[in-house]
Amino acid sequence: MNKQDQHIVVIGLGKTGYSVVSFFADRGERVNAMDTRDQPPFADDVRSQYAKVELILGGLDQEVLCAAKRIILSPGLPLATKEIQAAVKLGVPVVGDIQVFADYAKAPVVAITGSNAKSTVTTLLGEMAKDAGLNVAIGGNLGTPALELINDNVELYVMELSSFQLETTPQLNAAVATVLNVSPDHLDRYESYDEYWHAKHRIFNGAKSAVINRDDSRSTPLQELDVKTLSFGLSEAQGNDFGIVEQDGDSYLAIDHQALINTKQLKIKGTHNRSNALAALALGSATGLSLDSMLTTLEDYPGLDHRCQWVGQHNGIEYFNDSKGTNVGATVAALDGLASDVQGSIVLMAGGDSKGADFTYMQNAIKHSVKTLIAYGRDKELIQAALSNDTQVILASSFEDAFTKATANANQGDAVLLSPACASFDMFNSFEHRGETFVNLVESL
Ligand code: UMA
Ligand code: ADP
Repeated sequence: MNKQDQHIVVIGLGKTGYSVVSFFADRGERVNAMDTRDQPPFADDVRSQYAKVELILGGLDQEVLCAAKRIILSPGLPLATKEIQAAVKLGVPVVGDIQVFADYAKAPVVAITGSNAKSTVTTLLGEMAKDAGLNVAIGGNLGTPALELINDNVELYVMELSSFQLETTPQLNAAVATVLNVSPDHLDRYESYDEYWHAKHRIFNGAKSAVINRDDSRSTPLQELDVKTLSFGLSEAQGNDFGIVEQDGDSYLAIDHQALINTKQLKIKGTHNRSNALAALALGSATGLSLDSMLTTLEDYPGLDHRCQWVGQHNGIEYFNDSKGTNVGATVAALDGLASDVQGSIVLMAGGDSKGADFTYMQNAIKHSVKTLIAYGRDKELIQAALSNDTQVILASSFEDAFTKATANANQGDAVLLSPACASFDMFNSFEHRGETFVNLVESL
């Protein structure tokens, strides 16, 4: 086939795929789009907006893939998929939307990945850049597909990236890159924990500077980078690095040994959020934002819904919605982060789709702060098997039943925490849907 007859093939017609189709079709490229689903979310939009784009639905057509000029793969499908690998073997280039974004973005990119805290840190840093007067574009895994952000007027891109997106991004060339933390997740997609961890580290490919978490050795680049590096962590720091100093019984976020802001002034609570605030300060500092301006933004930052969000109090019991706690590392951080703020003990609601997780990872945190664990959803028995030696585990027949049992098992001074350690898709449309259901149940008490 002649080069000019070849098509760019977009795989996946979710948000990402639609942004890729639009991006290339608007630039006059010949585009085909494919999805394994019969009715992917954006098929009708493509039909109405880009009638020339041929749609191949209900499966991947290996012949079309093998004849493609280039394949742009959505994050929801693994690169290891058989039909895609057949095209790779024939030398067809396969990348994701983030690589296309990196090739076209003219302004510096701050790239943020990690098993947890990505959205919190990305949003906070985005606010800091906005308040500092920059025309900033914020998105990626956070929600707005990267290619929808491309604009010549943008002065800074702040991008949340997932391991799925980084799998298909060989050369990001970020101005600043970070892996905030690594703990097991998505083990239903990866052969091993190491493969997942290493996928995240592609974020450093071509980076001009790096930000490292001193408290998590998996955050340090796997290969030595000859670039400017800043660090953050919950210990006292030196030089230009960010940390914590203790003064007169209070903890302060600090640069070097210099106190910057009392942690009591932060609206985002828990030790994990101190780490998140320090990460944003380090990333902002590597980007050239002024400290004074960043501290003003930080003081006002309320945090995001569904992340250890205080929902209300009833009969002396506090209710927290951490529906975004979708893996074991997140739930451990939520428990450790909240434990010191809760007078009594924590009654934990956890369950859903485990994504292949090993719940024994949570044993220490559970032993330390959870008096009762209410397990619900598809993988509740896995939770029970892993943790019933560490706390009382009660099985619930539905989410509502789990909530009723959690309330019944909490006393005055205790907290009920929804932090599922699992994805929501066995029972809900999204983590937001799960969190809103919890909030409604609290409000109906
Ligand atoms: N799918 C198929 N067949 C296909 C293509 C996709 O069955 O041919 C399925 C996937 O397995 C997945 C679903 O469709 O279950 C969505 O996949 P997608 O690639 O179409 O996803 P998008 O709608 O484009 O959304 C993606 C990210 N989703 C995933 O990586 C699964 C969104 O992150 C992201 O906000 C969006 O791009 C914009 O960049 C969501 C997410 O869950 C929030 N991310 C994971 C996480 O945070 O843990 C990584
Ligand atoms: P992500 O976008 O990576 O999922 P979020 O900022 O949405 O990250 O936070 C998701 C969950 O991760 C929170 O609900 C909380 O349970 C947990 N979390 C927040 N900060 C941290 C941290 N620094 N380390 C580990 N877990 C965290």
